[in-house]
Amino acid sequence: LDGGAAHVMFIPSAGMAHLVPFFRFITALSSHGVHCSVMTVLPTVSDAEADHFAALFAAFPRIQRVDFNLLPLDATAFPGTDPFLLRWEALRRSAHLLDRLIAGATPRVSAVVTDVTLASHVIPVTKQLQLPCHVLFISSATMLSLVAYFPIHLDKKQDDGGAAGVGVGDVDIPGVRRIRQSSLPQPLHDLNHLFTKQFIDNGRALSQADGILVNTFDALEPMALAALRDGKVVPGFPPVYAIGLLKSSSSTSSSSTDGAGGERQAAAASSSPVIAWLGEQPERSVVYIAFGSRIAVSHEQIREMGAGLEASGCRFLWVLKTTVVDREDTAEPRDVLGDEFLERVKGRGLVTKGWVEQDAVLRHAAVGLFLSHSGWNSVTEAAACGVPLLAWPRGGDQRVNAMALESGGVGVWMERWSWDGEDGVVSGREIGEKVKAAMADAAVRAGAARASQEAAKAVAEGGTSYRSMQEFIGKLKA
Ligand code: BUP
Repeated sequence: LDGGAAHVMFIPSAGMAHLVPFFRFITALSSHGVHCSVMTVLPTVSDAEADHFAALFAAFPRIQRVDFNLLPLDATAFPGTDPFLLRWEALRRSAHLLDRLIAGATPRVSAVVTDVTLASHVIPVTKQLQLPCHVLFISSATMLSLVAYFPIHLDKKQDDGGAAGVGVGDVDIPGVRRIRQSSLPQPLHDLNHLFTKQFIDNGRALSQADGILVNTFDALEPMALAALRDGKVVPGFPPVYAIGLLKSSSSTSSSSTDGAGGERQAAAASSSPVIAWLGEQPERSVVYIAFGSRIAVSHEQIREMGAGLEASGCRFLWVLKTTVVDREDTAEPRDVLGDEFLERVKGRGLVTKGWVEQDAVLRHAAVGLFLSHSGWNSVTEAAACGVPLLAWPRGGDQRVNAMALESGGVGVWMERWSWDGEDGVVSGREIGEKVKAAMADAAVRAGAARASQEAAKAVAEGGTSYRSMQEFIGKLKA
């Protein structure tokens, strides 16, 4: 594909789940000759984000950094609000400053790609500059259909005279599926929540975009993609480009293809102790457990998980997080699990904290199952490698993603498992039994292998995602 003389300005949002797909898409476009610039806000909310910005600009000197200085936001006006949500609000309120930065960039910017959390404020700026604006949607197509349809759902409820007092209710997305109220992102239950206000604003703004890019592929979410494209979800919706699965910018050509058709590495050339440990484990013998950067697991639930993993008899690699990514994690695994536990599982279980190169872990041939919160990047990374997921979603878009991954055949959603604070802890016995069963389940394994083969086909020359990318790049050049 040839990007010609196009210059795309990217406006990412905050949070690793937002930056990861942006950086993957930016490096993909850049490799096709598109000139890419990235609006960069420093300091970031978390250290992980700052490290990733630095790594992007160091590894790809052709990618241009444009500093974006935000107007100060009085955080005391939003007591108790999640720091990422506050950053999104600050970005939105500073969006009018983007016009000078975009207009002043050289070579002349020919298109803008923004994060969905900023859509309602960035699209008007691009309209004034008479530039096309695309949205890179960072979650599943099923979640995209919810964001797009949610304002219509509320309007309908109001027309029916229902809204007040009865809650948001189940959301029946035409042509896609019914999302039960309990599976919606939690803040949507409160129409006055800052998250909900942004969600509705951005959902309405999507129709004004010139196109929406999604890190998925047709065979993974056929219903949601067809309904969005046919205008069943929102009449006259812009074109939806399924361009996944996007490759990690650090994926190397040394990746080999295993029998399952997935992109696995027998022995990753990495000095990381985690990868080295995986290198000593038999093929597909390890359960990888990680719940993303935004879930702090209670000590009680951690101890139950430990008991369950021990009882399962399986090997495991467990990334333990007792605090969320924007706070320092001071607890050591032994403080929570005890030395005796670590001694008992020594050799077959590795418990680690802090950042791990998850994509490299999932590409490792030793990994056979991923117990995950089903953040969409995690889902796509597992799907690309043919590693089945046992989805234990918590908040945000995770339950909707869990539905999508289950119907796409990439894994199983443990719908009955909730997190502490909701219905108490999930017992070690139940976790152990399920993990053991999933590791031995040939159908689950075959489903994930199929998804990985479909994923490879989609991005190969002539595949659905390849053609979407071609179409998008063609539009940039037009
Ligand atoms: Br934590 C962590 N290593 O240790 P999701 C994350 N990642 O490589 P999230 C690592 O960050 P939300 C780590 O591979 C994925 O690409 C991971 O995105 C990578 O979930 C990304 O999976 C995380 O979409 O966000 O960050 O928990 O809760 O908003 O889904």
